[in-house]
Amino acid sequence: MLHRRAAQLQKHASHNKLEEKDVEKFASILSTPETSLLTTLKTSKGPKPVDASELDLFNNDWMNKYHGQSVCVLKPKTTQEVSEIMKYCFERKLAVVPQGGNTGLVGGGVPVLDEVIINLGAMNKIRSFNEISGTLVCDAGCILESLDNHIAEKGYMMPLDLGAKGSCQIGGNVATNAGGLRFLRYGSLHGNVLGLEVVLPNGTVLDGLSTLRKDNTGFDLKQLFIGSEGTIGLITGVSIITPRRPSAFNVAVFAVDSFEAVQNVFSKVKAHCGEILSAFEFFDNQSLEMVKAHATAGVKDPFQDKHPFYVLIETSGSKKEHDDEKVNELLEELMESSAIVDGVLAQDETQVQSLWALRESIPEAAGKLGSTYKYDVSMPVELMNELVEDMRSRLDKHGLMGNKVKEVVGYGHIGDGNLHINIIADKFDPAVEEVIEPYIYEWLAKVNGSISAEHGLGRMKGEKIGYSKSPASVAIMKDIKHLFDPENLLNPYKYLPSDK
Ligand code: FAD
Ligand code: 2HG
Ligand code: ZN
Repeated sequence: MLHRRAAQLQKHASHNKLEEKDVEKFASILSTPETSLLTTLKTSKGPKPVDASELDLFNNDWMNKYHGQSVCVLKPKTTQEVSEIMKYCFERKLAVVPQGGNTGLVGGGVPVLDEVIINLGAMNKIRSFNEISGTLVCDAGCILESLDNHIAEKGYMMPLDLGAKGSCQIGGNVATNAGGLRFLRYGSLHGNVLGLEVVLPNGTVLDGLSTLRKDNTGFDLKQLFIGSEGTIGLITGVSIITPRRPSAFNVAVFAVDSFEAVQNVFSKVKAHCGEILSAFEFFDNQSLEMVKAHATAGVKDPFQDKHPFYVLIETSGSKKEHDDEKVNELLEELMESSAIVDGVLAQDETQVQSLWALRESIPEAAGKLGSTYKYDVSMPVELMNELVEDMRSRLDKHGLMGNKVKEVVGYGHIGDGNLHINIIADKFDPAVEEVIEPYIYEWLAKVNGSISAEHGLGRMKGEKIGYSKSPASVAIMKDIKHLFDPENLLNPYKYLPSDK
């Protein structure tokens, strides 16, 4: 369906189609065109054309839901190269998609039509790390996990962590304002990012790679790029403050018998361990069953019986005895008050990893089960499970549950008020989609929720932003987009509603 829609979508009248001369120009800008330029176009001076299948990785997203038709992928190695490419694309009116690790979940990192893909993966150098302040400055294409490993040796950690850490890039994280598993403790990238280097659509390099914590001189321009999803500039460098790496971790998973109990446990966990709490996640029984059946990593259910909901808590601090004492007090309180039905506390690093795998493997398991409609929403916590149940019964009433729809699972960063609903279908199917949407967006608008808590808008939700933002706000966003990108060359057809 989306494939068909994309094909019907008209290319902007002012945008040009890529030609042989454009590829040759790109080849002249890139220092290593033979490895940094992939194209199916035949040129006399450019590199040898590749088979279209070699571009599949770049044209299709992680969910295999969104499909582009780009014939050219560029992998620049320096900010200067990105700048020259953008300057040329601006003059030639060639549309461009910035791409990081291509792990985004709203179709933002793949082309809609034939946009040129600029993949930042070859910009992967650490520029500096200050061991006193914990300030890291690096290229945007650095993989999140590699950065974390690098600074771990110096006693620091990245302030964000997500299931896609092995592939996602810090530039992509900033561009999507990714939340993740430790948001509860370290907060948003809006607070942790100290500076950015950005190439604007006309090729201008905005050098804002500050390492200052405090700087109140004028508008804080970097904030505009955090969460802008590649629509107003290409992030080439990131300066970020990193916290000390805690030396003591505790991870526990509790089984509870109702969604009210999940909230009750959250309140007790905060009361007992508030200052050392670094994650509070939840998942329902359907999520766990799906993970057991479909996740690759040998995930083991630590419980003998099934329970409706599970919560995972992580504490982290610098003094093990202190944290252990607090966690033990919490466990006593949870058991004595019957807030939990069962629980398991990791005894070593292997158990820490296997408890985290129960939660982190959910997206992967959903992908194995089928084609997943993903909704990433925020709303008052007490309403979350109501939405999941409501969706199950709606799909059931329409005769889809157990038929075209295989499963509906609810999980997420409940400590941040962020729910993920995954609706797993046998294939992406308009008959399923029209039962879910716009119903789910209307539901969220009624409770003043957000239709995107952390994954962003991308291709999926650009037209839906009005469910969460007022017309006045959307109008200002469009003005900002126009200011930076008057020709609408950067990541077109996404993020904001099209002008009708
Ligand atoms: P891409 O997918 O390549 O791109 C994402 C968007 O950013 C696109 O619009 C793209 O155009 C733009 N972009 C990328 N790089 C740049 C750049 N250098 N300059 C300008 N624009 C750029 N998200 C969360 O918030 N929390 C989670 O817990 C979480 N868990 C995930 C778990 C899994 C298994 C997966 C697959 C995804 C998860 N995500 C999560 C989604 C999340 O958005 C991405 O994983 C990550 O932030 C995107 O980084 P990326 O490098 O892959 O970007
Ligand atoms: C997570 O929290 C990610 O695991 C992915 O944000 C959620 O796949 C999803 O819907
Ligand atoms: Zn998430």
